[in-house]
Amino acid sequence: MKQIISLIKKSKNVAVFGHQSPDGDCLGSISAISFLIKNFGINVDAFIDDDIPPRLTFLKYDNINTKDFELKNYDLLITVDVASERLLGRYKDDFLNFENTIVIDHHKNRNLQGKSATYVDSQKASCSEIIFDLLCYTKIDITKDIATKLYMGVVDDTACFLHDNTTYKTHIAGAKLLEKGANISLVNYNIIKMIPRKTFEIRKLLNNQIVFDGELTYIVVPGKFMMKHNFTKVDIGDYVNMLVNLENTKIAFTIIEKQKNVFSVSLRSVVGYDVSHIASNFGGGGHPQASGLEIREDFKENLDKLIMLCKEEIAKVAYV
Ligand SMILES: [Mn+2]
Repeated sequence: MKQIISLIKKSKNVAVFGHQSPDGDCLGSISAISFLIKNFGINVDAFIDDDIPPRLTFLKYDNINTKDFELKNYDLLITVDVASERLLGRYKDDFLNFENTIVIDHHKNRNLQGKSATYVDSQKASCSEIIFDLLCYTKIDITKDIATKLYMGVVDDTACFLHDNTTYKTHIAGAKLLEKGANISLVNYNIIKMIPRKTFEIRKLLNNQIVFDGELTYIVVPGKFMMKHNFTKVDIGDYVNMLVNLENTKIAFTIIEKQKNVFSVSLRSVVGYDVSHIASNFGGGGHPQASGLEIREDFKENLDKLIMLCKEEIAKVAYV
């Protein structure tokens, strides 16, 4: 932490990066580290090669943009919550080629390193907890807005302390953020409780397309289907979490055709089954219970391979 702070203080213009398909943890981490950097009187901009999903727009993020990034404007690049270089999207090459980079993350299976510093704590349920530690370390005064955003990060990555990545330290971080004035009703309502009407209508359509294959449950959503019913990948990002909770399901995945012949796969498993190594098999990554990957070619072959790997994992004796 000392090294990260000193690297930040030595710089004049910092660019912070989050991952594609940004979640609450990504936005919470970006907002809080940007707040810290700004507080040192250093210029900071943040970049995500994706849109902010509507479900997260109940908060305002002033410094996050998707506009063209000019490498020459910055002397330090930092990623937060990014497990895989692929998730940097169009910023990937610039980040990998730059000399002064810091990586801060909490994923177990990951393939991104910082050249100046890499801070990975896979015991943390969210990256927001790491950034919160960093803020506490500098003894900076945390605003209610930043406490709320960090709390959102914790809540989104743990499904409000429900997932098995939750530890007593997660609860302590949550309690401290509450003490700092985090608006927990606002976060809990928007992240956990509220179901957008559109999401509800789309779920009704998708429910008829689910494939039940033993203890594997999945769905393939073609681009044409989404176009016909007027929805996009962003509208159904959460659907896989419902699939994995269907009775007798051990592993679930959704395959969404996000562009023509580009398929985004989200994998989930119940405790005892690990989908992260299945994702790494395809160049993806994530956590044992939640991982992601992309299929860009040979769709049929890769789908068969994915189904086979999931069934192999299900056939193993559960590890708990
Ligand atoms: Mn995260």
